[in-house]
Amino acid sequence: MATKCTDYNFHEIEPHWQGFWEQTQTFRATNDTSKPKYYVLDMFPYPSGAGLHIGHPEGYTGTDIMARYKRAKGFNVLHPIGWDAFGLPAEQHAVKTGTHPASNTQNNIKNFRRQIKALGFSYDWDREVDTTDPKYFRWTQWIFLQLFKRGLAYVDERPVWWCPELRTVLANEEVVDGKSEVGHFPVERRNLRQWVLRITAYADRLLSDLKDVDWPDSTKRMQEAWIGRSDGAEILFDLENKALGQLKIFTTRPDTLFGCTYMVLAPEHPLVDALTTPEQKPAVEAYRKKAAGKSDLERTDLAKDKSGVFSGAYAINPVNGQRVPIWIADYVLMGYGTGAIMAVPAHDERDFEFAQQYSLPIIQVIDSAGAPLPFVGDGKVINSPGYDGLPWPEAKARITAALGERGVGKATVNYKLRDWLFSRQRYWGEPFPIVWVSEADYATARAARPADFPSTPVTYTEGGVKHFALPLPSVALPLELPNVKSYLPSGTGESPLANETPWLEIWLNVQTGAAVPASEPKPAGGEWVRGRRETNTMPQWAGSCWYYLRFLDPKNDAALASPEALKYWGTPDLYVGGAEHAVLHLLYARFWHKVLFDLGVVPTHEPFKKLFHQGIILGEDGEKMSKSRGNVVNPDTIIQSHGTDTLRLYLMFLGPLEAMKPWNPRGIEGVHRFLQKVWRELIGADGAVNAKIAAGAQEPAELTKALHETIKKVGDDIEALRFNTAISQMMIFVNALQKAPAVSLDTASAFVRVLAPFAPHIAEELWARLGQTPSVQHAPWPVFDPARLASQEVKLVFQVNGKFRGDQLVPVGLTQEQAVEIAKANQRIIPHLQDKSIKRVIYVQNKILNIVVA
Ligand code: ANZ
Repeated sequence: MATKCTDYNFHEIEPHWQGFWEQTQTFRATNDTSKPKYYVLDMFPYPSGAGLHIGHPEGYTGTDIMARYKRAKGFNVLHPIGWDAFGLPAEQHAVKTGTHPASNTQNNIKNFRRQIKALGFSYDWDREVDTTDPKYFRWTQWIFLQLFKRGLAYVDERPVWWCPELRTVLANEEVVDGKSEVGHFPVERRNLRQWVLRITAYADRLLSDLKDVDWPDSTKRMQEAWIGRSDGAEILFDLENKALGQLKIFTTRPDTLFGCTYMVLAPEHPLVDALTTPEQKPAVEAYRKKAAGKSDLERTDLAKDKSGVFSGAYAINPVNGQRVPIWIADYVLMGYGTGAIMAVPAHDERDFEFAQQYSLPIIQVIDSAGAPLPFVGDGKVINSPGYDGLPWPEAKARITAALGERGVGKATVNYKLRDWLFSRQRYWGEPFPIVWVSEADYATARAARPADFPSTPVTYTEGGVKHFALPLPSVALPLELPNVKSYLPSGTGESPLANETPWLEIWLNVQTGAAVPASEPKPAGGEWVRGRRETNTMPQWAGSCWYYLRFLDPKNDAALASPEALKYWGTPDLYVGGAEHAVLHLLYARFWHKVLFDLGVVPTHEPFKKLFHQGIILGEDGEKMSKSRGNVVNPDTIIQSHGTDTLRLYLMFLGPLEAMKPWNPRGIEGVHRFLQKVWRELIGADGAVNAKIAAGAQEPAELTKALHETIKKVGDDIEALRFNTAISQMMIFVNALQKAPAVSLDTASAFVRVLAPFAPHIAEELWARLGQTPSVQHAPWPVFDPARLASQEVKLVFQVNGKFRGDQLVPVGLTQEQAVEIAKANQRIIPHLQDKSIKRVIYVQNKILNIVVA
C-alpha cells in the first residue's frame, strides 16, 4: 500500500516502507539451498557513544545496493549486521561514571540500531550479533580453547608495550610512533606475563595464500610487508675465547661475508655478560641501561644517530679466519633473527653510519660501478677470494652451501611477524576460560579430559611456585564477567578482575568446570581442585576474528555454526570496510580462519575472497572530519532535511566508492532534485500515475533504447562497485523520460526496478503507485535486449571554455543534452562547472563537447 501524499514527501514515504519491510520481514535470509547464495558483509561497527559517522553509511550503502541487486538477480542473499562491542571506550566511561560497561554499550547499540534502521539498509535483523553477549563470546572462548589445545596459545614473560595512562598492555599494532593508537598516550617497555597466540606458525600460509584472494593490491602488499619474509642464513662465528663457544647471526647477505668488519649484539643478548671484558664492563653496563628506555622504533630509526660500545671481545670470520671486534649497539634488536649481526658497512646503511661514527674499517665486496658507499644495489662480488665475479645472488647461494658443508651455516627464513600478544589488563573483554592450578591438580584434570590439553603444559613461575594453565571444559562456557566494584585497573599490570575474590579464587570441578568460591568448603562428590582464574581479558580483535561465521547461524547453541550453514553460506562473497584494517583485523581473522580450517570446522582456507575498501570522506574543507575542526557530518541531519534516499544516492554519487573525497553540500541538492524529477515524471499532480504512462503506450524508440542501455550499464556498474557512474546513467535515462510524450508502463516499471537498489523507499512507493504488488524488492532485475543497445562506444572529449578537461567513453549518437548531463556527472569536469553558469554549448556528436561558462 502506497502512502497518501501527492508530492515527493520523503518524511512520510521512508518510515512507511521501513515499517513495511520490518513487518513483512522482506530481507530475512532463509537457508534455502535451492537458490545460489550471495553473502555480502560490512565490517561491523564499534558502537561508540558518538553515533554513526558518515563513513559508516558510505560503505553500508554500497553493500546494500549490492544486496538488493543480487536479490533481484535471483540470489538468496545474506546481508547481516552486528556490534563489535567490547573495547576501551565503554570501560573508560564506566571508570568515569561508575555505570556498568554493559549498560553503556547497550545504550550505544540502541542508538546505532536506530540510526542504521533509518538508513533503510536491507539487513536481516534476525541475525544481529553482539560480541559482548555471552551467547556470542561463548564461541570466542571456545575458539580460544581450540587454539590452546593445539599449542597455539601460551604465556610468556616478555617485554611489552605498557601504556601508563591507559594502564594496559598494547599490541605492536596498537602503538603508533611510540604512542597508543587510542588516545595517543606515551608507551614504555615492561616485562609482564602475557597470553600470546602463535600466529607465526601460520606466517608462510598467511603469505602464500594471499594469491588466492581478490583484494586491493595495496592491502595485500601491506600484509606481505607486515609478515615480512626474509630469506637468508644463520651463520656461526667462533669466538676468540673458545671457552665461550660460538655466536650465531642472521643475515640476508651471506655473499658479503668478506666485507664483515665488526659484529653487533643487541644489548639484551644473553652472551653480552660473558663476552664483555672486565675493562669494558662499566661502559657496557651504562650503555645497556640507556638502551632499555628506548622503543624499537627509536632504536632502528635510520635518521637517529647510531650509538654503541665495544665489548672487548672478538669473533673469527668463518670464511677467512679474520679477527672481528664485537660491539654492542641498540640498532640491533633482540626480537629479530638471532639478536646478533655481522656488520658490513660497505653495503648496509646503518652499519656504514656506525662504522663512520666509531672509525671501524669498511671493505667493499660488491662492485658498485663507481657508485659511492654504502652501496646496496645489485652487482658482482669483489674482494672475496673464490667468489669474485659472481652475481651476488649466486655468491649468496654458494657461500651458504659452503658454510653448510662445514656445519657453520644454514639457509634460514625469518619473519617480521611476531606472535600475537593476546591479553589485556582490562575488564571489558572476554574472560579467558583458564584456571591456574598446581602441578598435581593439573595432572588430575588432564587425566579426566586428556583431549582438552596441549601436549606441553602452559605454565608460569612466580615466587618459586609453578602454576599450570587448566582449560575449562567447553560445557562450562560461557565464562561470564563478574560484577566488580571498580573498573580501574590495578596499575601493577593486573586487571580489575584480580580484585574479585568470589569469582577469582575457586574450587573447580575438573570434569564439568563448575565453580564454587574458595572461601566455601570444598564441595563433596566429583573431583575438585583449588585454583585462581586468569584475570586478563582478550583484546577487542578476538570477537571480530570470526563474526562473519556466526551470522550464518547466529542462534546455534551447540556449535559456532552448523556444518550445513557453513557449507551453504561459506564465507562472504564481498566484504567492504575501511583500509585501516589492512593488517590488524584482516590478518588476525585470516589466522583464526586457517586454524578453524585445520580443525575441520570451516570448509575453506580463506575468510574473505573479495575485499573492497571504501574511501574516506573528508570534511567540506578537504580536511579529515574531526570534532575539533567542526567539520563532522551527522547522517541524521541529512535524513531530516533531504531524506535517506537522497543521502544514499549522494554518498554513492560523490565519486568512486574507493576514492577519498570531500563532502559537498551542493551535491545533495543535485541528487535530491533528481529524485524529485523521477517523482514528477512518474506521478501526476493528483498523486496518481502520470497521464503519459500507460500499458502499451507507443513511446519513442529513443526512450526504449535509453532504458536498455540503462539496465545494462547499471547492472554492470553495480557488479563492479561503480555506483557513481550507474547513477549518471540513471540521470541520462530520466532526461529521456522527461522528453518522451508517451511512456509504456513496462518501461516505467523497469526503471523503478533499476532505481530500487539505490533509492529503495521512493522505488517502493512508485512501484505501488504503478499498480504493482509490493514489494519491488521481490521483483526480478529487468532484462535488457542487446539488440536495442547502442552498437558501440566512442571517446568523447570534454572542454570547458575551450580547454581540455577530460574524456570519457560514451555510447555513440548521444544528443547534446545527454552529453552535457554526462559531463556534469564526470568527477574531472565537476570542479570546472562549480559556481559557474553555462552560457553556451558547442557539441560535435561523437567527438567533442565544449561547455562555455562564466
Ligand atoms: C649482513 C648484511 C650485509 C646485511 C648487507 C644487510 C646488508 P631484513 O631484510 O629486514 O630481514 N639484521 C639481522 N638481524 C637483525 C636484528 N636483530 N636487528 C637489526 N638488524 C638485523 O634484514 C636482515 C638484515 O638486517 C640482516 O642482513 C642484518 O644485516 C640485519 F650488505 O647482514 B645483514
